[in-house]
Amino acid sequence: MLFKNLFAAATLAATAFAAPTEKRQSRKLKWFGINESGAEFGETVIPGAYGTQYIWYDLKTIDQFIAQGMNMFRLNFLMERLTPTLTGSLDKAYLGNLTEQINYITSKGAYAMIQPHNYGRFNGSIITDTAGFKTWWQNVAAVYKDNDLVVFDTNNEYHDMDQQLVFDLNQAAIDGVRAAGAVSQYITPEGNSWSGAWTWISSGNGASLVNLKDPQNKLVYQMHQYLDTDGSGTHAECVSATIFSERLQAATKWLKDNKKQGVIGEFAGGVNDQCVAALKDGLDYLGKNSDVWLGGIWWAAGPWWGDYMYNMEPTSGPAWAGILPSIKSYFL
Ligand SMILES: *[C@@H]1O[C@H](CO)[C@@H](O)[C@H](O)[C@H]1NC(C)=O
Ligand SMILES: *[C@@H]1O[C@H](CO)[C@@H](O)[C@H](O)[C@H]1NC(C)=O
Ligand SMILES: CC(=O)N[C@H]1CO[C@H](CO)[C@@H](O)[C@@H]1O
Repeated sequence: MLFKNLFAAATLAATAFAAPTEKRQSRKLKWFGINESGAEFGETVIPGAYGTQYIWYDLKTIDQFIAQGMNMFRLNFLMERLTPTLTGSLDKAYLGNLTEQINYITSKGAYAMIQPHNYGRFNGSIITDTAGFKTWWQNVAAVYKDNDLVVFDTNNEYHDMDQQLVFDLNQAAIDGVRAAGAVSQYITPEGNSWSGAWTWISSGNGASLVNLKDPQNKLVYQMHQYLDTDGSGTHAECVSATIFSERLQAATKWLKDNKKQGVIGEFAGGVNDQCVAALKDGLDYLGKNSDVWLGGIWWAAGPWWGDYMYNMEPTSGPAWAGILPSIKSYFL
């Protein structure tokens, strides 16, 4: 039952960790974060089994990241595992795991970003039911409405979709979150074309999404930026030592011209000198433009990434030792 589950979860959240507050410390950028990835794995098997198709995040690694200065965790999961149908009730176990992660993170004064890793799709099809999408967000946001450190990410990387539909889905998500009574939290819309920063203007995202309306005025536009030739984040090599800052320039101008704020919700490069130089240059650029950029969130960590080139899982992921020590001073 929808209302029963929502009520139980909300009660649990409220009693376990009442009103988490931000841990204040001096920072060059508001958010220094990591993508936690694994609960969206095995997407061809729905719902799939915990520990077989997918995995939640090791809470002790959260402490290890916080000890490095991180304060933002972008939590990847699948919509279909949370609600078997778009407007259906929330699955108790999957919601329980998501809530456990969120409560743990926010009890430490860090931010937790709720991020359906769905690319604007549900059960294999592009979501066209904007009213249903609003209901989905209203149901999910109701659970977390009293936790100020939750950030709502409308959806991961819309792509190959009608631009007006991407606008409408983002607006529906904003309306659903606010209708749930979640009025204090940030919402982060994403764009079409995989939400790339480098294509934010050329893709048409800028012209369209500038018109999103939030009555609370707490939108943070989320863009992703990889540093390989095609910007896909599938190569260890970076194009040049300045490619990150170059790929951010047009989007930065758009944010400033339109008095908006943004976050780089995914970025990464391989463990090599050119990528480290490019990362430093790009993060320095973000810091110099911290009037519009709130921060950056590394792709990725999680228990199942193994020797994946961008894996920052403590302490075995190649990027934990190979990247993190070189970049953290750009955030702190
Ligand atoms: C998912 O899609 C398949 C066909 O692609 C359909 O048979 C099934 O009913 C759908 N499930 C839901 C919950 O909508
Ligand atoms: C997490 O999911 C597992 C498997 O579905 C379930 O047994 C467990 O109770 C869930 N944890 C919480 C805190 O809800
Ligand atoms: C660039 C990158 O690592 N993308 C990954 C995003 O997440 C999906 C699902 O977890 C992966 O399949 C991609 O490789």
